Amino acid sequence: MASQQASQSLELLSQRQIDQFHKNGFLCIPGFFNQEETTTLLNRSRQLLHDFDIRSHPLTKFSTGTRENSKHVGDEYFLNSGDKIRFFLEEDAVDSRGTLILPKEKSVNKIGHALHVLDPAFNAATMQNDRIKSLCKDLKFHHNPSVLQSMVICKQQSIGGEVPEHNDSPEIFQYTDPPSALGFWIPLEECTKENGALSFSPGSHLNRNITKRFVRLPAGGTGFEALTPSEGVSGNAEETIPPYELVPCSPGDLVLIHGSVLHKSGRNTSTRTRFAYTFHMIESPPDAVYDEKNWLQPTAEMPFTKLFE
Ligand SMILES: O=C(O)CCC(=O)C(=O)O
Repeated sequence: MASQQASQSLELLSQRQIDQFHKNGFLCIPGFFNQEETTTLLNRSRQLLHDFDIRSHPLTKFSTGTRENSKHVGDEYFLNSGDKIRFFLEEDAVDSRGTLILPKEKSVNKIGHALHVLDPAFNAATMQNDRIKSLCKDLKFHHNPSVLQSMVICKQQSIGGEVPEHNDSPEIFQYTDPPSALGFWIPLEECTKENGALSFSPGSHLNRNITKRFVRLPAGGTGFEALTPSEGVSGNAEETIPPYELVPCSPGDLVLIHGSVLHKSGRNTSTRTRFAYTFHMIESPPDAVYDEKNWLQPTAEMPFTKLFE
């Protein structure tokens, strides 16, 4: 009876979907955004790419530091982008002499990181979206969620770089104590194996040993810092990573991503782009402590943006 009452009070998710999310660490909700909403976000993304001025751009590439002799992106343009809308290029968009090879619209890897505040279309889809609010109430992942950052990931045709295996909470950027990151990932175009759909290691959020985290380095830039066992998120000593599952999806679907689940996406080898809009929520202070070493720090102009205020 109690669980029946709990289910009846759910607005958007079923209890089965909630259980699936907790079991696998991710959940795909088909058609969460309708066609008009999805097209609006896609068109707005293309408009932003058309409008930005490449002549004053520092040609900052989004690098995950996995290629030989490459470092994770960490220049001023990146580090101070938390309260702005900035454009990061694909690694293969610039040649060894620092010249852009392709038109700027086909060169951008991602747009970030304050679309959810500064851009009216993305703000409407995120902060002003009653369905997102209802979903958060159903999921109860956070007590008082803040949207920390937002991005359009363009995954350009032919040169769209791979995103290697990672989780969002400790290894990437959004470390809170206790860990609380939750990703919302919305394909704006069809996502297939060929153009770099996401894949997940289902259940990996439950038993992962965390050994390193991504930080702002004291000497400048960004990099990984080893965690001592007492700082690490608990997991099994003998770690086994469950096999990856590809999650193809369609424009307007919503993929929820637990902050500790392992996921990745392949290079776009197709002739079609794979635009996706994504934003991440954390538990707001004081219910979780936001770590001062995280690369993205709230600013006076843009403090934590709480979903329910
Ligand atoms: O869009 C992608 O290819 C990767 C997205 C991702 O890994 C993330 O949002 O955490």
